[in-house]
Amino acid sequence: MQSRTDRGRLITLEGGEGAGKTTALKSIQTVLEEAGIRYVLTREPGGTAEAEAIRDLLLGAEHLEPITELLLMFASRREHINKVIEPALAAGLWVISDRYVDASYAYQGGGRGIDRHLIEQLDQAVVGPCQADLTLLLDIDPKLGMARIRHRPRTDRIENEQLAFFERVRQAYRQQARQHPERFRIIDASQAKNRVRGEIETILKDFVTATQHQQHQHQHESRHTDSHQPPIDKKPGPPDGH
Ligand code: Z5A
Repeated sequence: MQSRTDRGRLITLEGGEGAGKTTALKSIQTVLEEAGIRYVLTREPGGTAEAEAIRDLLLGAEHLEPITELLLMFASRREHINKVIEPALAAGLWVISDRYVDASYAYQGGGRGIDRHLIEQLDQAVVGPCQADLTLLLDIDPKLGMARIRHRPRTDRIENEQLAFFERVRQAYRQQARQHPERFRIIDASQAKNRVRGEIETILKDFVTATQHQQHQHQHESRHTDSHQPPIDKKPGPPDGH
């Protein structure tokens, strides 16, 4: 069976509108490339042909019931995990996903007000053990975030929501971060681009170093254990007293 350390790592990027995910993605890629780590860059909703078709429906529909929106997010996520994320991690590649399951807690839970327990059940059934190893949350006051994207010629169905919706999204993201401090890192996305970039690079470099350290330690321990195994052709003798 594949050991936990041979697998790749799943890094997810989250944040509200105008938080600067595009710039952040570039910083993450730069650090991984400098460290010689092979990775797959993907996004949610989307990441496979079928999941991208669901994305078009999600963002382009005139109206969707909140529960329909939630179920479609998880339907596209299942395709994504099964066809892209799991195979890549199993092959030892790292995966960077522009949004993942925390976005469902934030937008459908916080924003739309869907009961958190239902989202937790879907999370367990659909995502299960395929949870992120590191989640970067670009935290920003929605007023500032929305001002940054005001010039965009076209906005999608979710982007057209009101400020109060995005305030709730922000609070729900922060709640996720409090519940999972082991994998969340919060970055103040209201800072200048170069400051945000610097923070992301530091977090990523620390994470890469810690992961490589774990892998070396694991290799060392397996070598050590192997050297204590009896040679294959020499069966261990009967237990004492026989
Ligand atoms: N969604 C959901 O509801 N539930 C789920 O489970 C999932 C998703 C997975 C699509 O996501 C929608 O799906 C999203 C959540 C929902 N809905 N909304 N709204 P998306 O990730 O594809 O869409 P997005 O949120 O609109 O992301 P984006 O546009 O790609 O990223 P961004 O962070 O908002 O934008 P940006 O292009 O990186 O930056 C915006 C502008 O700010 C740009 O002009 C930058 O130059 C500028 N910027 C960036 N950083 C700075 C700093 N530091 N200072 C000044 N200006 C800056």
